[in-house]
Amino acid sequence: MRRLNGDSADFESALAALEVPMDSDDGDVRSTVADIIADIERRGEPALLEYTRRFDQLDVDAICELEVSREELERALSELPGEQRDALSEAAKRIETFHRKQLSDDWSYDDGLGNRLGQRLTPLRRVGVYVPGGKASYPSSVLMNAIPARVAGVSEIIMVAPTPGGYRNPLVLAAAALAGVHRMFCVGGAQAVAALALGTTAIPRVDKIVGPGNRFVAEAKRQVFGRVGIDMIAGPSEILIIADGSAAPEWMAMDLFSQAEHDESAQALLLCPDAAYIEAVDAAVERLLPQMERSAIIRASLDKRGALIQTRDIAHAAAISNALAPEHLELAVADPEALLPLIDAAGAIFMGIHSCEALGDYCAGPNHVLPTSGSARFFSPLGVYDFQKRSSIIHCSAQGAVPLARVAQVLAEGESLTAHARSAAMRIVD
Ligand code: HSO
Ligand code: ZN
Repeated sequence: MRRLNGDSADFESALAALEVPMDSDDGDVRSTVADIIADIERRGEPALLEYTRRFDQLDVDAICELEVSREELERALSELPGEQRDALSEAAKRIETFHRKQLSDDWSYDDGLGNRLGQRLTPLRRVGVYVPGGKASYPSSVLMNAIPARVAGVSEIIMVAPTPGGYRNPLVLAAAALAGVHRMFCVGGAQAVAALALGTTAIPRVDKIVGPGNRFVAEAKRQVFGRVGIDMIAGPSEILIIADGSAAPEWMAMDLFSQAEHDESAQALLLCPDAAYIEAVDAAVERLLPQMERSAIIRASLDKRGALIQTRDIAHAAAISNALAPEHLELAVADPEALLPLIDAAGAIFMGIHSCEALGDYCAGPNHVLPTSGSARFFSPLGVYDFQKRSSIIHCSAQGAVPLARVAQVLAEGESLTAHARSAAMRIVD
């Protein structure tokens, strides 16, 4: 693998060369998606049917024929091989347990003048979950997107997934049943995002759209943002490992592969102060790579964006990691608790050599929808809070309103807003 030295003069530029821009600045994608959204807005369902015919080779007369009934979802779950059903159920249970901890309470306080101020949380009413088709169609992502919505109390979770040629992935259907998806439609692409954002005869308009997708889906989410909420625009997956040599080099190699196998643009980095250990990880990478089913994707990802980086010490590794703000950060060190205080930006932090990222991807409990491309500097993992909105509560009493009205009146007059001033002044009563 590529070797870099964190102390070399050209380190910053070498690292920058491994970045991918967050925004696909592709004018073609942008205008194609804008046309599709405008067409769905103008013609509604006939347009959606046409795109589904063209892109998914599915010819039906009405979108309601593409709705998967609740019975079909439940049947997919009950017909799953026992081992898969048990694993999916266990994962769903653990994801739910974790996300229940994120539920927070309304609060309020008395200001001592007789007024009560507070904050109230309410769930979003209706949410759309986009599930990609093809090789990036992950049942685990169905759980990760829909379970927090259900825990938040969303009344209607609508899932959309393209089913080219009519093939319905039973694991995806089963995951939808387990996660509590209320309705599912077999549509995909920018047209499905537009349908969710705008509503059509059969597909109800949602308040927020979450879930991963290809360039067209990501661009469509970007374009409908504002009319509806969106979660985040996910870039290629990333893993950054800070290692002190505590783990077998093979473990490190396989952890790097586990992200690299997602995508040729995925990024896998390992930072370590020990040159001999870096050597051993590199040898393990070369030894194990030919055995991997997705070796071509892994190789491409490692060549394009991967690196083994020698650092001065572990604190230096932490500083580099903070600058990158990786999606997944493994602290593969003997004392991860001692290292944790040095970390200030990462989507998910895996503590110690037994906490490999794959466990977090499927079943540890925390969400695997995480900020990428350095956006962990300001974004958080997908969570229950993404499916709730806050309202402020202002409850003034007759006598409590008086001192506030005096303040408001002065400020309103300063802004020359007479109606504000008079509205406040009317509350100044003995
Ligand atoms: N690691 C991916 C999520 C995933 N992994 C789904 C396996 N299945 C998010 O970065
Ligand atoms: Zn993964």
